[in-house]
Amino acid sequence: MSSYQFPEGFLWGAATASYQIEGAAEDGERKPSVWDSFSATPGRVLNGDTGGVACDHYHRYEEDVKLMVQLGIKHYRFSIAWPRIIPDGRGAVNEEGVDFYKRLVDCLREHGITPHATLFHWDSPQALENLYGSWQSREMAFDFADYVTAVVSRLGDRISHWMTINEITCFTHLGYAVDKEPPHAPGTRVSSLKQVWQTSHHALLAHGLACQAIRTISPARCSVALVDNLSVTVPIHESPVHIKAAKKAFHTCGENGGIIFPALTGAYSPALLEQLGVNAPDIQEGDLETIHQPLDALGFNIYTGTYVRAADNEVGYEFLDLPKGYPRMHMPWLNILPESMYWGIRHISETLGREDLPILITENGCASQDEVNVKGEVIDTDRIMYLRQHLKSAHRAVSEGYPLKGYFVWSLMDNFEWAWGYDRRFGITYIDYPTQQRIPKASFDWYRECIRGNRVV
Ligand code: GCO
Repeated sequence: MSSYQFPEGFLWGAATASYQIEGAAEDGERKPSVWDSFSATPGRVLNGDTGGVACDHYHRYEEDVKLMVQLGIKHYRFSIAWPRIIPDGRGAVNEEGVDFYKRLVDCLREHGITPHATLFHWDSPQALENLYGSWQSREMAFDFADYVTAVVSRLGDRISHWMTINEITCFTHLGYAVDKEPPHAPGTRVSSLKQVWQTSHHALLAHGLACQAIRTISPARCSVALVDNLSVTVPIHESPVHIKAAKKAFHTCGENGGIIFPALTGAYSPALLEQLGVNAPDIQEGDLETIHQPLDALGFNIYTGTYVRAADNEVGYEFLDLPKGYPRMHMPWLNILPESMYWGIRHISETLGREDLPILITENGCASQDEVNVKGEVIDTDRIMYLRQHLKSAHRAVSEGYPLKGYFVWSLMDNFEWAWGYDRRFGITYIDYPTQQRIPKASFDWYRECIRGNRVV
């Protein structure tokens, strides 16, 4: 394909998440999530920001759908808030909460936009943290499956693209080993690494049970995906010896060996289990079969990567620290490494052996120090540079035959960036929070042109 042209039918979208944009934290009978409690805890979130109002999307969703029409996307990824649907975490369903998502989804479909619903994007009910410590307990997996059943039975006539869980590592390993930066909710320190790995095991179980619930309950044929931010190892250069090293290192990079491996292959990586030893999670009979559900796609969130080279040591590879001046976007971890897009897609096919599995980029984007100029514009050429390089890397994967089927930019609009609050802007639309005015940035116009031409411009 010439001039970075994508194939006919390539999906172009944008992504958001409930706690990051909805606001209306107490509207419609919603009860607190762990993120309401976490952000209300002094010192946990920069500037004491909370998702109480956010982008007020709960009330402004029609305006935001019009923004999506202006952008030209035909696909929109959002998340459904468990505390709106079952405010106590288990038990009674709150139909008023369901009705918000019915309004949103009907508005999307009226405007020719396909909804892609993430069922869990970190805002779990505080009630379950109080009851049994959320993901520390195996019960969370079963309560999650009940919540998914409640959602799909009420919205399955309107939504046929489901994503079970977003980025397991972020609400388990970041949420329970609170020595990690930035801290994530619930911010509970557990007493052993084994217990941390047990939380992600319970989340995997929740994913598997949710897949089964969706397929049982959905009134129509639907697609089911997991969304993961697998840690991508990138060869320092593409010679066979370094490629081999990058593939071997993939098993023990981040939490890959204990999250994407069981989800996509049905087994924890042996290399990780060897590393963990007594800290490996307890795995009950049948767990891995429940976890390893057939999927229609993998949602792949990609922002950066880790360089690896071959090494004459016990494991045959080494992770490389970045030089002091390595270029990054406006987050300490957002090192600019566009090859991570290509190598992440390639690892899914080759290192995980899932060349059969369609891939959607469900998040890719960056924070920039966006400013509104005297003309009222945000000329974020740095974000355009970042996105353009990553889309070119995605195009390389497609041109080499890897099964990449679509791309959702993170994010449609600036939003609550977790422990960084509103200080970090990831949107292609600028949000002026005091007035809630939406200002499409230069990257919005650039992305619209990519979508219009189905290519990287
Ligand atoms: C994630 C989350 C998003 C973040 C985005 C920027 O992938 O971490 O899904 O909610 O806001 O990635 O950090």
